[in-house]
Formats: sequence, C-alpha cells, structure tokens
Amino acid sequence: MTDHLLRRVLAPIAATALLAGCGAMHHGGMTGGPAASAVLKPTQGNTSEGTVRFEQHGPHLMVVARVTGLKPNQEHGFHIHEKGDCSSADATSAGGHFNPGGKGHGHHGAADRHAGDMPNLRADAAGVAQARFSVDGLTIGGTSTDIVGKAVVVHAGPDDYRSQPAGNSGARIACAVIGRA
Ligand SMILES: [Cu+2]
Ligand SMILES: [Zn+2]
Repeated sequence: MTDHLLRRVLAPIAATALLAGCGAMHHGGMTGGPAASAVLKPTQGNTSEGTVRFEQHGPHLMVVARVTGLKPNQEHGFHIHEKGDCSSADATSAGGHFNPGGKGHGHHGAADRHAGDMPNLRADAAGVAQARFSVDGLTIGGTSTDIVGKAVVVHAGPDDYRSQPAGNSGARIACAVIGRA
C-alpha cells in the first residue's frame, strides 16, 4: 500500500479519534491555527447538546462537531448566528445568520451566502451527528468575519439552502456562544 493510499484509509480513523475527547483534539489532523470552541446546550423543551471546535487554516475554517439528542436519521440546519446570546428559551436571542457580507441565505459552498451558512448536521439512527468540514468566509479573530463572541445554533429540521432568510430549518433546538479555545 502506498503512503497516499494509507493516508486515505487512516483519515476517517483519525477524525474519529479527534472526536473522542478534548485531549485527543490537540493531536492529529488539526494543527496550530487559531482555535475556538462552543458547548451546545438545549433550548427549552429540547434535549440536543454537544461540542463544536473551530480551527483556522489560512482562508479555511475547519469545523468539528459532535451533537447528540437529534432526530434520528434526519438532517439539521447548523449555522453561525450574529449574536452571542443564547439566553432566551427558544434562542431567538442569537439573532439571524451571521452575515458580515450583507448577502442572502445560500448553500455553504456558494459565493453568495451568509458567512454563517454551514452544512446540515446528519444524525445517525441514535440521533448523534459527527461532522468535520471546512468553510470559507469565517475567521477566528481579526476582522468583521470573526466568529468569536457569535453563536452556533442547531435547528429542528434541515436547511434547504435556498429559502430566505434562513433556509426554513425550523426551531432552534440547541445554542452555544463561541469562545476562544
Ligand atoms: Cu441557524
Ligand atoms: Zn443563512
């Protein structure tokens, strides 16, 4: 087996190890850049909770999340919201999607989108989502695109990546304020 092939086989294993615990997160694939994290707590009447870690690598923001208490086998909208305030019972205190560019809601891979638009979380049969992806247009520190002090929110339903202003993903079931890690 070539090194290249070996890495492709081992990469998912490394990702799993990253999610195994805080200690493990300092090793493996995520190296060195500015980091931030958030601990998701359920909104009133919900049970979803989890952790999200962010790490900046040049223009890319790597996001690693593990969220439990989701609806099994369903996708859930997952965004950065503009206010780091999860104090209201339904997390509407977190405001709308983080949108420093003044754009419309869209697919996370598109140029025209809110900076805070991210891929849906996908829950397994046990209602657990483990995600690892990177998005552009967000930073840790520095500029108007800084996510520190903003909120990360999980929704009851999937984001359709089209509907305005927020993808029609329903109620906010978990919320967290993002802090420097
Ligand atoms: Cu949202
Ligand atoms: Zn949006």
